[in-house]
Amino acid sequence: MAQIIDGKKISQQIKDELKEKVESLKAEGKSGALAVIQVGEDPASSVYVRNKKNACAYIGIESLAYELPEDISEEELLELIAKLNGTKQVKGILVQLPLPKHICEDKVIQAISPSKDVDGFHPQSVGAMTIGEPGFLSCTPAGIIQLLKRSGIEISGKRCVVIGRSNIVGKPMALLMLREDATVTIAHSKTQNLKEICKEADILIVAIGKPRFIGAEYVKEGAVVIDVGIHRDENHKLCGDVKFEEVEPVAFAITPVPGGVGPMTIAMLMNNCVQSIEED
Ligand code: BQF
Repeated sequence: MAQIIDGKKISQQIKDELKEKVESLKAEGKSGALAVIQVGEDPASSVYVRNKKNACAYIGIESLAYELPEDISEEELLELIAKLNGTKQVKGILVQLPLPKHICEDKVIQAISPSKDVDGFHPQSVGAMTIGEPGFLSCTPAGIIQLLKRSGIEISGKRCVVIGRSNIVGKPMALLMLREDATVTIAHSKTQNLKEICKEADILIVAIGKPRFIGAEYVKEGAVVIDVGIHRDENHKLCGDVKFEEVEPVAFAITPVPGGVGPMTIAMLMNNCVQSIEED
């Protein structure tokens, strides 16, 4: 029986720590709000935005919701960001991704002041993370590091394979594991011998974006398996990139979907918001 890494429980602990921190910051006269911008009404995005607003309410910071129509121009969105950059009480700005095709995500991300970039997506935040300077860390990779550490899983010296090379998960994940002294391989859709490479991993982090893609044949006996995927299957049930039932018996520890990485992403977003209020 593998250890099931309980992301829901660990994220709750982190949010409770942050709730206390927010209280003591308030006593020092420090507070602030998170601006959450959603363009259009994609149902999955609406769920994620709701999770973020609820987490803000829980730890005691204000959230300001901007629900913009699908057909808003890039220019208008950039204007809103410019206004929020200049609003003192707003300590974090989050633009829910993906954006409609007529809006350039990179341009929008770059418009956010790095001092309010609580998603950690701005090139300045990415650069700072890469060279180990202080700055906002990308929430999902930072959440996975916390999951491993708080589950007592050693990272230093371990062989880690990250499947996926997105700017949001794969690339920053690999860099954070490297910072923790893991030996890191990044695999992706063009990787040859994917199975053989994955079988070498002590820690396998799966962010391929294909439902139930990774079976037991990809996993070394006793490995730690982190599933970043989130999909709805034929029966409308949530599932990850990993065949949980099949992989669990061979793994030492594994994250479930839901209740694994997802809640940690939200907790680390809250951590970044608190950091931003503290720094002010
Ligand atoms: C859970 C996200 C893909 C693309 C854009 C808790 C979340 C998800 C699952 C959540 C995600 C995924 C978020 C669970 C935010 C994580 O209990 O398992 C929380 O809200 N997430 C996002 O904002 O954008 C995404 C995945």
